[in-house]
Amino acid sequence: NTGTYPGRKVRMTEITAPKSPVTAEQFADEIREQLKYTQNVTTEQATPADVYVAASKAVRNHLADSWFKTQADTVNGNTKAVGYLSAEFLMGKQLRNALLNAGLTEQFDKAVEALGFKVQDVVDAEYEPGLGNGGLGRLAACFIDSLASLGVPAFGYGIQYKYGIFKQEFDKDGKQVETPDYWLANEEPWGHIDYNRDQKVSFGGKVVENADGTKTWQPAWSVRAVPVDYLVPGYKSGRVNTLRLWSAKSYDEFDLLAFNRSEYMEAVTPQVKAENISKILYPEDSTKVGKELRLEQQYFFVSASLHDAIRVFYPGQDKPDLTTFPNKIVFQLNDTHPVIGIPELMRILIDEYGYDWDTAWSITTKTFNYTCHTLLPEALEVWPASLIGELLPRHLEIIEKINAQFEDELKSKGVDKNTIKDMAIYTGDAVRMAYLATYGGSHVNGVAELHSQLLKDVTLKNFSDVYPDKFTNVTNGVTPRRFVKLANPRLSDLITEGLGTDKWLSDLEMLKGLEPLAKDDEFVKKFAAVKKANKVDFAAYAKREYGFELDPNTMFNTMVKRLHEYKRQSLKILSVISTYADIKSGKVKAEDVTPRTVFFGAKAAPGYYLAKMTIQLINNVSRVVNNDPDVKGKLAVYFPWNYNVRLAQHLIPATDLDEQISQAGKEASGTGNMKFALNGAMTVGTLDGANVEIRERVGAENFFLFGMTVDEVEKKYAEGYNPASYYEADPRLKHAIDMVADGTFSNGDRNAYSPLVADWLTKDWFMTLADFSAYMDIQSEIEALYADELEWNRKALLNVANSGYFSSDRSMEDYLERIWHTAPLAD
Ligand code: GL2
Repeated sequence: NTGTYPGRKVRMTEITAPKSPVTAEQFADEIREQLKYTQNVTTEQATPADVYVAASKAVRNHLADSWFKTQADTVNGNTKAVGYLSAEFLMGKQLRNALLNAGLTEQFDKAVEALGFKVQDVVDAEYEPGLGNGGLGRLAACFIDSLASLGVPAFGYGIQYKYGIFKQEFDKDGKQVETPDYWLANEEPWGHIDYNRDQKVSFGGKVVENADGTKTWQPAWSVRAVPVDYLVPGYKSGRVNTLRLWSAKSYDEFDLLAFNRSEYMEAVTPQVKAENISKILYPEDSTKVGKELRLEQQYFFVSASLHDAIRVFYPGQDKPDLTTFPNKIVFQLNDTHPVIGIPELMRILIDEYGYDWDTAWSITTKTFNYTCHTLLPEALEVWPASLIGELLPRHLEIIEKINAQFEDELKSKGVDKNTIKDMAIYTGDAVRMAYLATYGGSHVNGVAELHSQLLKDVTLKNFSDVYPDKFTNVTNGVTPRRFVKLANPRLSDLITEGLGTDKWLSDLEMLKGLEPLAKDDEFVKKFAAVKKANKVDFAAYAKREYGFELDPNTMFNTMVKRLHEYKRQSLKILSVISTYADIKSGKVKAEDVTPRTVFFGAKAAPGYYLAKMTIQLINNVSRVVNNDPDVKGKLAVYFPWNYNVRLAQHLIPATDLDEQISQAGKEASGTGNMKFALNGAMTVGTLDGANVEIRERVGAENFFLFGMTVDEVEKKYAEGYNPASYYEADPRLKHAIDMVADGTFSNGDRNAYSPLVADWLTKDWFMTLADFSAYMDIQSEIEALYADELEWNRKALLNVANSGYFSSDRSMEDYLERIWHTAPLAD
């Protein structure tokens, strides 16, 4: 048995009641103590960064007893735990969240001041870990927050990448430049590295058949997976779960013989090879990558996690009864990235614990469930069989056998030959991970109603025909603790005032109680004042961080998300160009213009050519517009670089109008849309992803809908889409594209954007041009409403009141009921 430690007890034995919260004076003493004994600096010598580390360790200490108790109850209780397997956890900064959940926010603020520091400086010293690309990774972070807050025993399992998502900068031409994000450059107080609970993960080699017919995998090389544990404190639940991120280390740190031959580089080669596995987060988002290292990463964290769960739930047992495994823990596969876990659990059960195939299959299928997060066919992972064969030869055999069994099952169900071929998990050349996940787990879910429907009707249609009961929906959600309470304290206070309680933070549907207050002009004015104050705050933040001069008296109009063609940042920038042209030419009278500040935030995958060109275009539109005296005070465009969770927490509460304008049928859910609605922004959006459900709940009259539906999009593809005809038909569109082509935004260089322009006019796969007119038309409606401040804010308040459904607590309850069939721990 690789890497587990028979006979060793799990450490979670000490059960004590959580420490009672302390006074500010006591907390200041705790920080002093940390400064002295762990930072080894005097309070006088300390920098804000020292105080940040010391305070973080002090908060962590307050959570320790609840953490031990939760671990003990998780192992000893009868409640099945959840294992959330995810290649990404985009956690955001930890300190404020930990303080909130430990009940120490006020004590911290006072203590820091008493120590002679500015709270802002101390909080700013925390560096945000970027261990995710976007929505999928942030969703995982919201989910583990909610599980802890609900008191459900859960482990997040992932990778502690040394380098997170790249840092984005812009060069003088407005092009994106990626620089490495070495987030561990300074002391990181949250992760506890636990060398004593490591796991061995092996690769390569060959499979030999034994005399008794069993198989033995003889791997060629192994790495040491060392867990780094992060506390996941629940909000007012008294529970603290664990996020366990694996870090890869070498077993052969150093080749002394090579070193003695003066081959210094060679001496560390094995170490470099091993540590490469957890070196870097892949910066692709919803696109296919065929990197060997990526498969190594996936297998690395999944294998370590499965072995870890066996260690945790069967402490010290040499021959555990793993038929009870699915009663101990249920694993959620966050997209296809961890799907290699299915053959890995089969291998563990058969090769390491001696179970027969059928027993192993029964355990495995009960253990896993799969969430699909995409509708883009190219984002469903497919691995070359040759690669799996080289890296994981035993797993390839198991996958082949799973596929053979699957074909037999389909035959017995009367599925025809061609369909069986279409459904193959293993094609002979390749392994389709989404199909393996669908067959190998109990449930498959999409992440919004529309998405789940399209999965059944299109993407996984054959599977839903044969296994209709496997398919379900769980609409995404976001944590109100981080994205309302921490991000928007003013709104939180107003909500609490309006409802007469702060219980809404753990029961977000209570926001419905604000609905009657939308009729109360005085309350609506207070709500408007909150937004205004947030805009003033954001202007100060943007000045400090980016040097921008913002006018908080303009409409703040925001589009933040990864840069992807299907999300259609192009549509937004073309509309901005068109508005710019109209104001400049005097076509729109100065007094009729609604002054706007447009914000973009987006990273493009480093190899995504058109996405990067779109970034360059936006930056140059910004340069031209912001320097043109003709539109001053009417229109401004800003692109704060390096969009991340921190920036989201500042910008979302300050936004009046949010853009969710993807082509219908492409955005699986979106979660930014939920954050904006909860923070009182109005949305302009298409009928895509969770927009559909947001609109249903907040009311069609409180949502700016435009554009083609999924059916209309499909019809247009079928008829043959000709983008140039839209260019010819709408003079506003023609003019905007012509300005991009004629060098207006490239100092006269007509070639700068020609690939982008050519794509728009000849391909335009996501039909930006076809939706342009509808998009421009809805803007007039938006501006008319915005002119009536009271009505605008009334509607925005109704968005808040009706967005309670989009709490990730509700998502978790849906998973518990529909998929995991487990519950919170008993007290
Ligand atoms: C995504 C989807 O694109 C997005 O619509 C969804 O909200 C999130 C979370 O379910 O998942 N899929 C994906 O691969 N990424 C996403 O953000 N990166």
